[in-house]
Amino acid sequence: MTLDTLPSPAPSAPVFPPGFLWGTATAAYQIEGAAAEGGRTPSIWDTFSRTPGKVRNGDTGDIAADHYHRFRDDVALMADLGLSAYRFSLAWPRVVPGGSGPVNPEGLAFYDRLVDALLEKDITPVATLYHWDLPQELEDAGGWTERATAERFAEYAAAAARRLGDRVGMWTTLNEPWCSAFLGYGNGVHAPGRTDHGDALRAHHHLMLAHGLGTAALRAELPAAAQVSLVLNLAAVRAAGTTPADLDAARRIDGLANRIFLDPVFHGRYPEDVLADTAHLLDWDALVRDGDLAEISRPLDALGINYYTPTLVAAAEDGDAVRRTGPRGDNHAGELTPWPASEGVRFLPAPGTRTAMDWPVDADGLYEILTRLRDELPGTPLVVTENGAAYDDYTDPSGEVHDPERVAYLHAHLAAVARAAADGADVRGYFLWSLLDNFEWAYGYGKRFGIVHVDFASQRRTPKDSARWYAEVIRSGVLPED
Ligand code: GCO
Repeated sequence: MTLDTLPSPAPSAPVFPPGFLWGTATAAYQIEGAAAEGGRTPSIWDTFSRTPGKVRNGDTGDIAADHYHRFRDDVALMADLGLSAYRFSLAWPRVVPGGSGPVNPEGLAFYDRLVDALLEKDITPVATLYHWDLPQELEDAGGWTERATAERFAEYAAAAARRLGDRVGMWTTLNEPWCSAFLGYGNGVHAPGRTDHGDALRAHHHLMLAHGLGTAALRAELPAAAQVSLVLNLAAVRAAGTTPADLDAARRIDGLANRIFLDPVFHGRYPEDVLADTAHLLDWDALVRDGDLAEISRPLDALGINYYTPTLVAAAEDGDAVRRTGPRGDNHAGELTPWPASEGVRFLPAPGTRTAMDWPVDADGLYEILTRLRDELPGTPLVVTENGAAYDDYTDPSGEVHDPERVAYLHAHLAAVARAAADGADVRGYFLWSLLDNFEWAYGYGKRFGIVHVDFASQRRTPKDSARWYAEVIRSGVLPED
């Protein structure tokens, strides 16, 4: 299939390859609820959200969007939108309560029902194994700073594949290991809330190892045609200035956001500059054992990219009470940064309008990442596995939600995807974040990313204008004029 076999649309209308996957993405802890039902045991997010001050308003995922009970209605919503795929995550503590030992048949049965409901509607299920809800017992035993957690993950992956592998053909091991490691163990704004940059890097390596061992476990259980991938929130890092110090700040953050993942997974090595930058924080030689990088660099069938906003950096100026992190770090001047060894870096607010997360809107960053991967990873299919925006949606008296800003955001970013595809990036699909308003981690329910509004008191679902807009793009296969 090549782009020149596409129908001849209006010259200005961006187009997408035939067979392009049109989906939405969600995650177990953010939408399922039923936190203590069906044999599920607590995850680090159950613990973290119950810790005073960690999540706004003291919100938890106990009920969330009640997807555990309402999944059939939600699948019907997806079918109404014309989705061809749905990216969801399995809750590890539902499938393997306590994180190790016997599999929970009732937990797997929920995913059986969900997958069968999707297939009945001709919606391709895309399963993520780890979207941050580590079973608490494994954190009590050291969590991702312990190597054994990677081994438990591989056992969980095998159990899930044994049960669902006959119907689920697209799997992702981890979602955004950068967040798990650096927000979870670096500056603690995510569960488990630990704040040690050496631990964050140890967690990083064990997450990478979990990805490799998990990939092997999936391959051992799945049919040969099954696809295994990893999802990364790669950053479009830009230097705000041209001094050597500004350019080095961009190099440093590009290393910690991008190359510390891409190099081990696709090249079987850690980037030398990152090892040098962080050598004072941990003993890499003690951490990385013989054979680890061979495990981590097992071949993949695709790479998932989550993109929201660019990252603008410059050299820190002495005495600056500077914004100590990028927009995804969710913290501000003077607070602890998630970025190890970033003392010399200042994060700047990139230009552009802002979403409700205070994230600058700049779709060129997505184009930059897709075309960078086109050049650096030729032959690796790419999937935009998350893209979307939170806005302070208003439900009008007639119960409708008009969200023109979100439509504009989606239009700009889908145009960037089409442009990258037209320029040779092998983009196979787009998963909009998110189907439903949901639990936005440390922000609780205060940030609405859904194209379907959720009234959390009544659990009523209301498709927003952006849902109808997205459905029309899927139906026609082209982007309407601006
Ligand atoms: C992420 C996670 C999602 C978030 C979404 C908005 O990318 O951080 O995968 O769970 O909710 O990205 O922040």
